[in-house]
Amino acid sequence: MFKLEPLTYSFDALEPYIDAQTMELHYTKHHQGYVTNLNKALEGYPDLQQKSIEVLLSNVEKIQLDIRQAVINHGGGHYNHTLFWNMMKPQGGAIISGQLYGALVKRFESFEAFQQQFENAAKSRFGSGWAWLVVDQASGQLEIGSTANQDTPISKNKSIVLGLDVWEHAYYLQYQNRRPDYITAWWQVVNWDFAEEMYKQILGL
Ligand code: MN3
Repeated sequence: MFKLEPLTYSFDALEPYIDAQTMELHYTKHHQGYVTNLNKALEGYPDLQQKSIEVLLSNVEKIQLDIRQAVINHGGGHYNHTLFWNMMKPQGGAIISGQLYGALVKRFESFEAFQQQFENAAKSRFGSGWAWLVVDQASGQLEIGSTANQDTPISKNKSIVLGLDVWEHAYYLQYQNRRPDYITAWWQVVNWDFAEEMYKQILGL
């Protein structure tokens, strides 16, 4: 059975950038819903219940067709949100240094150019989905992209460094239709230490 991992900060810890009510609903209702529905979908599939969420989502094409979309939706929702909570922290957002910072400047020419491209991916995702900073597993290159719904980059041979939830449930209570304001504010709570760890793991450092 998959479980909702505890949040490492309180619901109001990301204020004023993300409000407590949004955090509480997002975590206790939306994320919990993905976990519950993933477990339901896997009832009667003990072989799949044994696997990690990463293994399931990295091999979605091998999952039986009758539950594949449920695993993509709810398994993706569980995995993406588990990362998302860790990608944020109170008093986050400080200017980064380290391996990832150096790699971003090298790849995108400046940190500001990286931010601009990432924001564009987040703003232009039509409907519900996510913006991502990933490493392509074939080329080893950092890339910016976005996915619809709860589709996760690890199903497309891309390893996740950082991601931003741009579903309306992530911002509508506080920002209403102003998705760009939410995106801009989000930089203030980014946990760059976690992103750095993700990046180092990918590179095997
Ligand atoms: Mn969400």
